[in-house]
Amino acid sequence: MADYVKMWENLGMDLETHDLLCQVLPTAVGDVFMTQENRPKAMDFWDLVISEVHGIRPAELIEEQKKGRKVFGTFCVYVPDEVVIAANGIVTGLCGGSQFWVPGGEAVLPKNTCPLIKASVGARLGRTCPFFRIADMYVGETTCDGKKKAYEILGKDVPMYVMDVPQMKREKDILKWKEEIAEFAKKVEEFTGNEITVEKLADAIRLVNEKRRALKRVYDARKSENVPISGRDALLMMQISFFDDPARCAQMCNRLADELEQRNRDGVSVVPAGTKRILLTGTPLAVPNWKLHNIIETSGAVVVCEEMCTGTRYFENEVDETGTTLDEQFMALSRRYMKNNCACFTPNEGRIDDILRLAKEYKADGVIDCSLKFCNLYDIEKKAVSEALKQAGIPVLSLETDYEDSDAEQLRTRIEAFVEMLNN
Ligand code: BJ8
Repeated sequence: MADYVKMWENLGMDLETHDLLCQVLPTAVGDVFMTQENRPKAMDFWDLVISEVHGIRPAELIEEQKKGRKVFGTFCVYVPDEVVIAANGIVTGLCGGSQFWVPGGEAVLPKNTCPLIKASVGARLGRTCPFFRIADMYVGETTCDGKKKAYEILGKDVPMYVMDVPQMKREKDILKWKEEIAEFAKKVEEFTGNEITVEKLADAIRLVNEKRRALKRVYDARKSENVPISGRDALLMMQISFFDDPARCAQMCNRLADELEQRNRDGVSVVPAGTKRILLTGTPLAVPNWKLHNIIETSGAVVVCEEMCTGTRYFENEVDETGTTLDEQFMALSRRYMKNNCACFTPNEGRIDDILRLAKEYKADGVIDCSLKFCNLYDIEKKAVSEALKQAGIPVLSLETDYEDSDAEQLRTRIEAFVEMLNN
């Protein structure tokens, strides 16, 4: 690993504690990814990125900041990257996916808060994640109650802007979200000192659409009877896409898609024929949360699709590129982002339609619906999801977990039993 100690020191990080994190990550990467056979060659890019996850991209971001660019840290797929990019800003995802950060979050939040929130707050306050140190501004959103309250805490430590996400999807809500995007654009202009013009926003819309199309190509390759890539590798690619430069992300994903499409033509599969195909749905899996994929794929099944924000919700639906005024473009952004089906909306039947559609498209033998502990929204939706799947004749397993390893064996027992049932 290159020497990034000086950079981390300059970022005001707690080097001693950060060292402990750096010690556990390589083992986790080795156990989850390097034990797999016949991985696509193009995964070498993501292997490199994850091996220096706190080095390569943070160093790039700092270089861009030196040129006067601002970095915006986000926590949710409702925040429109296009607006930031149009003002020559950079977006980086910030959701925490490691148990390492949870105790730091629990110092200021109730224990019965979802681990994603606790880890995000712990990563910031514990000063052990360079991305949380680098971001010039955090952009939150009013999705779930836990996040809303966490933003108040983070806002004391770093400039914070919160977007008010509607809770319903009527036409007036779509209009309201358009207004919210327009106001965010003003804030971004003010913060970066750069004007957002129709041309710049059009370029940004095209760029992010291109990234979406590239991610979709990788996912489309997973629809094949053949399984050209493991769920673990696809998840890693997806997780890193929240941090990477969008043009490079598109380029690397297209390179991977080329290889997967060739594998499908050649009949190259990463699992034996007949391995049961799982569609995973639920709360997002922030890096380095690979727990569930790892358990499923070492229990005789393979994950072929994630109906999650770290999955199809991130790239499905493109933004209409034909807008000729900022107003039309903001409306196009609103329409696209409001098609996303998060459990924070009511009603949220769209998510069930998506799960049923995706299960068919990806030829899933079964669905695992898993939410993070203390996420009421997704937990409550489990009943409706499971009823709809049962009605459609698709086997479903509902689970709940957190970032700790203590329930891993219990999860494995339930997942193995589910896979055995699918095999019979
Ligand atoms: S669009 S899923 S990224 S809000 S898991 S923090 S909901 S208590 S992450 Fe999310 Fe946006 Fe929705 Fe996606 Fe709260 Fe639930 Fe935790 Fe969650």
